[in-house]
Amino acid sequence: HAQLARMRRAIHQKEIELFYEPKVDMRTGTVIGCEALLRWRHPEQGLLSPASFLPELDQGTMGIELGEWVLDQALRQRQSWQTRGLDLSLSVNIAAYHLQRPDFVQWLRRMLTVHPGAAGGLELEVLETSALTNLAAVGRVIEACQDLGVKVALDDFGTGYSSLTYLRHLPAGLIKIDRSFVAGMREHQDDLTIVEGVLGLARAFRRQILAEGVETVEHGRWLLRLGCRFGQGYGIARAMPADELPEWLAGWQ
Ligand code: G
Ligand code: G
Ligand code: MN
Ligand code: NA
Repeated sequence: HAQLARMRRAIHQKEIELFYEPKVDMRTGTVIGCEALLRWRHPEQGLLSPASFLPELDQGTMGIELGEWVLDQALRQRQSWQTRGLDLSLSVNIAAYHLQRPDFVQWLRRMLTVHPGAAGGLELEVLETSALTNLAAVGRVIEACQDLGVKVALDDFGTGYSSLTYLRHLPAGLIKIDRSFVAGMREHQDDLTIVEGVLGLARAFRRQILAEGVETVEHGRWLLRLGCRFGQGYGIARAMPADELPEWLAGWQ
């Protein structure tokens, strides 16, 4: 409970913030959107990655509250950029336990009512590694999101126990191939084989594909040769605070 109280105070005191990592069409250089990533500017411990605090909140009500805060904050940010002439699609990470709550779609619909016009520029990323227990039900939730105009992506694809089952049963429009395979593909034939395999699967199942972990320009070139056009990673840009993004965009174009 101390943990929950601390997190609530962190949100209240604006220690929690979203960073944004650009996603680009590597063929044309066009920025296709940004992924919102949680950060905690901890007064004693410095900038914390969600890997260091999310697991402790997992499954609990605070995890849900934080998830609500994230989507609300991302949609506010999107609108604030829009009023300045920047039309950016945003991807938001959704925890599996949140997606699997019976009221998830209702919640999403309510959020979209609060932020009219947001649906078209929103994508939800579902962690492929997370325990999705009832795939038929999750598939229906994904369809319901898509009916609301919201896109859905399978995140960290290839790292879970049941990637192929997920692909088979979940109608997500986009697959994000995990950065571990992409980062290693130039040195390790096995990683390259996996990248090629996932690209082939994505094509066969008519899903869009985006590579994470584009750590250098050379990674981007390899991916384009392999037929993967969308990417994100340190070779393009690191996740940055919202107020740095307009300047980054101006420099990128
Ligand atoms: O940004 P970083 O690499 O530190 O993120 C670590 C992990 O935390 C990633 O797996 C990412 O998907 C996850 N993550 C980042 N932001 C959010 C968020 O807002 N909600 C959820 N559920 N996970 C997030
Ligand atoms: O699980 P998810 O893909 O949502 O995690 C995103 C995390 O990956 C972010 O914390 C981000 O900082 C990190 N990340 C983004 N691009 C790269 C990259 O090119 N290399 C590495 N090692 N990490 C990256
Ligand atoms: Mn993600
Ligand atoms: Na990922």
